[in-house]
Amino acid sequence: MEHRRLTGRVVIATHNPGKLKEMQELLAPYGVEAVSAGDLGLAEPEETGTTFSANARIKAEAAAQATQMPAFADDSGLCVDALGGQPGIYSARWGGAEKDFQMAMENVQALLLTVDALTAEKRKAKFVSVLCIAWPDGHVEEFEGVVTGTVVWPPRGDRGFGYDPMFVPEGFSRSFGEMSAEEKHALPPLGRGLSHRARAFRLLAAACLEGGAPVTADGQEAEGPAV
Ligand code: ITT
Repeated sequence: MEHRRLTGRVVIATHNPGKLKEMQELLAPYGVEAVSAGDLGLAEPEETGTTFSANARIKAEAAAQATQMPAFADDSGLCVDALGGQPGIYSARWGGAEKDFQMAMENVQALLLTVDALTAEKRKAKFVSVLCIAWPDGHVEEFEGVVTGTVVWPPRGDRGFGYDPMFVPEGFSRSFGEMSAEEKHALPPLGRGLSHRARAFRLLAAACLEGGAPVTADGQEAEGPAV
């Protein structure tokens, strides 16, 4: 499939301030002018999909139609193996109307205790992000990124947002809540594009942004010249 290049202005179709900051930081080096759904007063569409992909599309398409500009959305979540992939696409809802992620993390931990998941081996998890850009004419581009790790208790660190303090990515001893923004999601040369969102974004940048370096599906730099 031909990818479409993103030029000019884009709406960042999220109402989550933590995500908005990361999405702005990811876009910043590419010279794309970004406005947020909040700044434009856009309504939050109902996420009726049953997959990350479906919900990312719902958000991007709703914002593209409402603004007649290309719109960039993320649907993401924490999937814990021992909980059958929960909270998964319902990760935001586990925070309740108050968006209380201390409570959501406590609920993850409480459920893990009911299945005796005490060792790192039994506490494997992954963060998933599907990034979608939708254009007003109906064209859509979609990219998925995953980072595997373990969920720890008690939560560690107060950086990031959502479930960051309870997630330790594979190969690291510190949680996302203990990492700087650069460590969690900056792309090379500043960082190594560690997070699920950064991994999805590297694929998006390679396909849709000017100056995006070619990458393989696991987020690694592709060898050889760009084709
Ligand atoms: P929008 O739909 O407006 O973008 P949202 O928070 O409702 O905001 P999602 O439906 O995609 O977005 O829910 C994703 C939830 O998963 C989010 O609220 C966090 O709790 C969690 N999550 C996703 N990415 C995360 C990250 O990088 N660090 C910590 N938690 C994350």
